[in-house]
Amino acid sequence: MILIGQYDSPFVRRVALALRLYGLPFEHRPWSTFGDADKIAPYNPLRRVPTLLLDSGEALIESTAMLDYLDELVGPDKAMMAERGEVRRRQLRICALGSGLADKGVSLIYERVLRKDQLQLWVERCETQIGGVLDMLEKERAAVKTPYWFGEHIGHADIMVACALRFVGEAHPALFDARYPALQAHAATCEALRPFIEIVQRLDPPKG
Ligand SMILES: N[C@@H](CCC(=O)N[C@@H](CS)C(=O)NCC(=O)O)C(=O)O
Repeated sequence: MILIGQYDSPFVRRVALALRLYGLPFEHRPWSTFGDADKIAPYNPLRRVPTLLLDSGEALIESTAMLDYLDELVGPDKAMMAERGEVRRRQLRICALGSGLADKGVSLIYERVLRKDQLQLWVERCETQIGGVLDMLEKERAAVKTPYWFGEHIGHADIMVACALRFVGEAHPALFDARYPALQAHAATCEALRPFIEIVQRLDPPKG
């Protein structure tokens, strides 16, 4: 498998971390969405990352679809998400809040660096959405007493939230701060794991 995209993307990072935690070998092409868009386009006309090339030549688009494929590959006993039922729905909800948080963090950075005159309406909307998700996740994480969100073992929800927190913390430090101690602790637990230490890249936003 070949994973396209840089690790400063929370979505690329979540897929790379799942590959590493599953012990699945992969090659990495750290192509930039802007600088290397022409290289990405033949595999993904959206010119977005992550893009995951399978050994069959098929290209997967959307990190959730990639994790779905990887879960199938490793089987339900090893998969970092329940196969079905109520627990799966709760896990998907935390993943969606985490990926939505990352989405809004990405939108806001594009607005800040790519536009000469920022649209205040959009900036405020993104900031409100980011704050709302952080408040909700903080409350819910504080109520969880296990090391990870759904028990003793790390799962996709933990990874997505940790990747989103790192991104938002680097891109918008004023938005993720000491108001969120449970999320800070969650991030610290995950970031202390070897795969997180090895698979990381400081944010390098596109230049306007
Ligand atoms: N929902 C997508 C989000 C991917 C995404 O937002 N990628 C960003 C980089 S962090 C990107 O490719 N941006 C360039 C663009 O959207 O044109 C996923 O989960 O894979």
